[in-house]
Amino acid sequence: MADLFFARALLPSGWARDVRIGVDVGRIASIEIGAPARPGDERHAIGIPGMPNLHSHAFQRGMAGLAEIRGATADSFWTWREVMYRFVGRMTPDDIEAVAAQAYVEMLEAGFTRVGEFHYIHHDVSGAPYGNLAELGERIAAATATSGIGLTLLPVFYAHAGFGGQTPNEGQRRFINDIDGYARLLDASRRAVADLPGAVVGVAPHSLRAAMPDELTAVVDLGKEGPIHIHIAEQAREVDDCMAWSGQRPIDWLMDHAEVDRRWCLIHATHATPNEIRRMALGGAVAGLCPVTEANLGDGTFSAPDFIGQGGTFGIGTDSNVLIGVSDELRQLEYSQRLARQMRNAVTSEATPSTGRTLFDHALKGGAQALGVAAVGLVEGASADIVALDHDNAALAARAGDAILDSWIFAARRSAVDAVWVRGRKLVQDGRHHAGEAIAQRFHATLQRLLRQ
Ligand code: NGQ
Ligand code: ZN
Repeated sequence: MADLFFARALLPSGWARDVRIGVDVGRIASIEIGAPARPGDERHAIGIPGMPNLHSHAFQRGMAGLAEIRGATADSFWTWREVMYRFVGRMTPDDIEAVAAQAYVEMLEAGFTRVGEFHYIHHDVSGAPYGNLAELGERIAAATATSGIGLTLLPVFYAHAGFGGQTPNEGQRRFINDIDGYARLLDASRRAVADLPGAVVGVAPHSLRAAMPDELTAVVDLGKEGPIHIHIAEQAREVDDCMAWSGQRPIDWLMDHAEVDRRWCLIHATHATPNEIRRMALGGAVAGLCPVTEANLGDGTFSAPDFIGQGGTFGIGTDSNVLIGVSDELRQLEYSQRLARQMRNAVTSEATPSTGRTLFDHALKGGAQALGVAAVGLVEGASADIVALDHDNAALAARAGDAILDSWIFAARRSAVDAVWVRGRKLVQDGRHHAGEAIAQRFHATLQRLLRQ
C-alpha cells in the first residue's frame, strides 16, 4: 500500500509535523518525522491512533433507544435488564451477526479500531447448546471480519443469578455453562478466531453475581496468559448484595480472593471506596469505564480523578452500544466528574493540562492493556490502526496540537472522523465505512423482523 502522510500526527512523544508512516503486513514499519510528502503518498491532515473499545455487548445495539420508556414499576438497571433479556431471547445466529456487524461499522466510523466483545450468549433460544459450541462466537468473529475491526473475544462464564450460587433464571438460559462446558466453549472459541489476523482471546467471569469463588478461580486458570475481564460494583444494589453474602464490598472481595494484576480489567468499578481505588491502582488492573452506558443505566460515577492520581489506568468501552462514539465516551466521562465535583478539567494534571489529551492517552494505553495488545499508537511495530480527523470540520478550525483533541471531544457535532485504517487496511473514507450500506440494509431487515415478533 501507499505510505501515509499526515501534516500533523499524535505520536507517543507528542504531536509532530509532517509524519510519513509506512505499513507492512498490517504493522507500522516506519515512521519519518519532518519528512516532506512524496509522490504517491496518501495525504491527510491529522493522524491519531485508533482507539480500543474495551467492552461491548454488540447485540444490544439492536435495542438501543427501546428502553427509554417508563415501565410498570420504578425503572432501573434491573428493569432495563428485563427488556434486554426479552430482546436477546429471540435472536437467531443470523440476527446476532447482522446486529454485531452494524455495531462494528459504527465503532469504526467513530474511531474505534479494536473491540473487546464480552460475549455471553452461547446457547440457542431454548437454552440448549448449539452443535458447534462456539456458533455465536463464530458469528461475532464473522461480524468483525466483515467490518474489519480488530477483535479481542472474551467468552463469558455465567452460571448463577446472584451471589451465593443462586439458580439462573429463565431470561439467562442462553448464557449458562458449568466449568467443563466453559472449558470446551473456550477451546472452540480459540479455534473460531484462529484465522482472524491479530485476534486475541481472553476469559470473562461475568460478575461475582454469576460466578462462585471456586468457579472464578477455575475460569482464571483457563485463561492462561490472556486478559481477564469482569463486571464489578456497577450498581449500589450489587454492592449491598455482596456485603450480605460475604461481608465485603465487591472490589475488596475480588482483591482478597484473586491475584488482580495487569491482566485484569474491572468493568465499571463504579462504586469503589477510596481504599478500593487505591488497591486497584496498585495492582495495575485497568478500570473499564463505559461512561455513556453508565449514565444511561443510572449506575453512578467512578472517581476517575482519584484513580488516575494514584497511578491507575483506565480504558473506555461502549458496553450497551446505546450510542457509539470515542468522543462521546470521553466527553461523558469528563462531564460526569464536572457535575459531581462542580469543577472543570477534572482529570488533568500540571503535566497534562489538556483534558482531551489526558483522556485520550489514558484510554489508548488502558484499552490496549485490557485487550491484550502489546504495542499501541503510532509507533513502529504496532498494528497500523490509524484514524485521520477531518480538518475541514468547523470544530477543528485553526486547531493545532492538543486543542485538536479538546475540540473534537467537546465541540464537534458532525463526526470529525474522516478515515480509519485497521492493520493498514482503509475501512472508512470520508467518514463512511466501505461496506456500511450493505451492512445497514441487513441490519434494517433484521430489526424489522425482530421487532415485529
Ligand atoms: C450485561 N450490562 O451483561 O449486558 C450487563 C447487564 C448484568 C451491564 N452490566 C447484565 N451494563 O450485569 O447482570
Ligand atoms: Zn457489560
